[in-house]
Amino acid sequence: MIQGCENVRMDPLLRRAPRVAYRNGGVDEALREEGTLAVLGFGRGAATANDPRCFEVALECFDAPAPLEVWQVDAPVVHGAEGALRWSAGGGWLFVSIELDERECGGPRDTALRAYETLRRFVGQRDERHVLRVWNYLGAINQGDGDAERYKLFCDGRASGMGDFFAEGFPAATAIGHHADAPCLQVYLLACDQAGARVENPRQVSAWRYPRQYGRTPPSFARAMTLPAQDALAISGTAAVVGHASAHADDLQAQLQETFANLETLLASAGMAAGFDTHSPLKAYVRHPADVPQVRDFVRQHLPGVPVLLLHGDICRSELLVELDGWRYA
Ligand code: 3EB
Repeated sequence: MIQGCENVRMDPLLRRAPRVAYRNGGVDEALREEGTLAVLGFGRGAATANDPRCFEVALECFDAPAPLEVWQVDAPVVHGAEGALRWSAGGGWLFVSIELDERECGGPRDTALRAYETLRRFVGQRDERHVLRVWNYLGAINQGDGDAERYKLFCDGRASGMGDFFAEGFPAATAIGHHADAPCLQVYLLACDQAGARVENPRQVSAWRYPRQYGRTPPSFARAMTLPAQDALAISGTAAVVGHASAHADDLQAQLQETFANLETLLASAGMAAGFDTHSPLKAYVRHPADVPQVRDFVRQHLPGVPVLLLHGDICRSELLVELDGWRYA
């Protein structure tokens, strides 16, 4: 069990969690540092380099200039590319990203299928085959009705592309809608040569058990993942979902409060001390730019000093206005 920093007895054989942080420096400087596994930029024209460790997330940041997100491990990093897939690895950790254009893959379902097949094939032949955390960003996520909503088609394709690779349990994940011009699916992930421990939220029905009303294929993700050394928790996209239902449709303040309650419950469920701190980078995905001041106020009050990146993103249920994800270190 994780019981706060002082009490963590780290097994030296277990992989220390990558350090994830936002910073305002340059890309080249971050890439020159030994141990840099990934450098994420946000929004159109984000500063990135033609290096497989770099990835330009198709979500606009509400802060200018948008910071970089840098992942660092305790070992030298090697990297490469294979077709659309880009990867970097070091110290038992693996970062993989893929971006596919739906116009070349045939819609959201087949694009997700192709992305996950490609990722699964690549990861499956690596030592770092334990996929702990995945991020998914796709355009017009709420377009289409009923089972034809694009998020639901994405869920169908994702599950098909995963095959039985996650038979023992799904990774922690986020799926958010972007507003980029091109209909691209972006997927990136963190994997390790050691397994993590999946965490569910007792206030919520596990996503893979959602009833039929949410689509043919329930979403394939765990609510959170404790990393191998139990020194960090990777927190999936968390919104105002209670049981399986969306709570407080179209009420931003109540959704923020419910989301916060879900995050606190998740920490307790992972056996972690309550609260977030200055080393816990989070993201808040906000559907309506006009809601940003209210989200900022909430964050300032309830998450003082916590680095929270505010991004323009659509949540996968149209009545949900905000979602948070991120990291908590023990
Ligand atoms: C929810 O609780 C909100 O499809 O990968 C959150 C995190 C959500 C991940 C996914 C979806 C996903 O169901 C939506």
